Amino acid sequence: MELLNQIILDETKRQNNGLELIASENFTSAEVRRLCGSSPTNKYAEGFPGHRYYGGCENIDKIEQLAIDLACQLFGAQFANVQPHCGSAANMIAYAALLNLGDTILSLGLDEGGHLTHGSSVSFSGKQYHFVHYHLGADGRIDYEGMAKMAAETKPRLILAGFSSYPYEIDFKHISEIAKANGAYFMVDMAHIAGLIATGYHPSPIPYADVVTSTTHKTLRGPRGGIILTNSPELAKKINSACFPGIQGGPLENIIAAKVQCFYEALQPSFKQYIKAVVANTKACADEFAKLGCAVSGTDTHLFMVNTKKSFGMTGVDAQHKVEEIGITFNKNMVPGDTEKPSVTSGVRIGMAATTTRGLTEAQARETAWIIYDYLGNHVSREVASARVQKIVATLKDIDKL
Ligand code: DSN
Repeated sequence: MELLNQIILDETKRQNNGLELIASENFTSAEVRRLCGSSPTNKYAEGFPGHRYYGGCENIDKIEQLAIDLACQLFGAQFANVQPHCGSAANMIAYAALLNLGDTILSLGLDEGGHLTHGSSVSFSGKQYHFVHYHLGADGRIDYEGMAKMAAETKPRLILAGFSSYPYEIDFKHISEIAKANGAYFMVDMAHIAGLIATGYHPSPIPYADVVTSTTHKTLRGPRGGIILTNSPELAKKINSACFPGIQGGPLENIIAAKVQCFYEALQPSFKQYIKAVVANTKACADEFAKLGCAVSGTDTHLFMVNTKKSFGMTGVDAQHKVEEIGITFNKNMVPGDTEKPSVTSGVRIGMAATTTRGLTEAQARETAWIIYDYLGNHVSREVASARVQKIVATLKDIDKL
């Protein structure tokens, strides 16, 4: 369809012509994109390899088993379910496998770095389970002591770690000890940092957590989708039946084929080099903001937070819209202690995974901070800032050639 093709071309052009700093996005390889559009999209395969409700699944079984085996190899887990359509579905399935409706979950709230599915009242999670939230300390890091106190007071059935906008390393061992001391399950949502965990740039939760959920499209750089990992045979069975027939229907086997390619790529030495560069670029960019006097978090990962109200006297949503004028995309995000609504926010989240895939250098990561600072601070015109963005973009790889 001509109209649709034109829109897709426009979107490809937008992605190629800008600096993509949304921390949850990335650019997939041509092979991942080819597999997303491959023939398994035509196939119904409710069930799991070897146990399907439809005939003709012999090739589908091989694809899904490959995905399971490579996911287990990549993360050092015993069991994997590769069917969740997205990260929210993975979390919904994991909760259903472990809990009864109304059970108490101890998690970090959306305003301090958690995700919608970590208990927000507008998400299924907040409607179906009883959430209590632990908090960050004054230094912006998880208050583990406070978490332990709250766990003893509230006796949650599950403690959840893993966040959407938390820039520091997470002490999974410590949290697992708090969970154990209180008879709670320990679940980790590693969606943001899966690529770092796969390559050893962040400690792995697998030895400590009962269940680990993830998406495959953030730092892991695969197709949009989810996975669930565990080392417990008993929980693996519960996860599978919570997935199908509990919550999902037919798995997206074309996307599962693309997950195979994603796991294969993440097992290559070049992926480790890529993640090393992501972490270095993120540190460089955050460091430059700090040198410029901005209210910026530190970072141990692929992302950091800038308090735009304190730095530029503008809300997160206004900062997001303003940088779009010069070809930069990042997203508004609540920052610790935020008094603005989630649709407004006092800050933004900046991530370097996507631009690093296109070859951004550390010097360019620093220049990116300068461009944002100069434009949000009204030190340069739109034309000047756009030209500086385009000077960087001209050196980056075309997204169709990755
Ligand atoms: N929406 C994703 C993010 O931006 O972090 C999480 O689902």
